[in-house]
Amino acid sequence: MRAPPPRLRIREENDTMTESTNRETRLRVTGMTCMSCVRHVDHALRDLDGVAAVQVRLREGEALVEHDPARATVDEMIAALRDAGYDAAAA
Ligand SMILES: [Cu+2]
Repeated sequence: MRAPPPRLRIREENDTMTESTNRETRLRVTGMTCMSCVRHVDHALRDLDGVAAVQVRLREGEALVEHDPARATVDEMIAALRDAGYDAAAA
């Protein structure tokens, strides 16, 4: 058996570290009616420090957010959505 190349191993360790600190949260978002709403919701969440990825589902009325809970809390995400004009709650 051969050991993996050192560079690959370092990258894997970094990826693991990132994954262990981030969490995925599902938010129920009410008030979205079109793709423009989806963009507003997407931007409101992405603008938060600590949010790594956002996936907004218009039909389901929800947003999946990958975030570092120490830097972007669920309450902060909900507040950001309310500021943008959409009601939100943890799903
Ligand atoms: Cu809209």
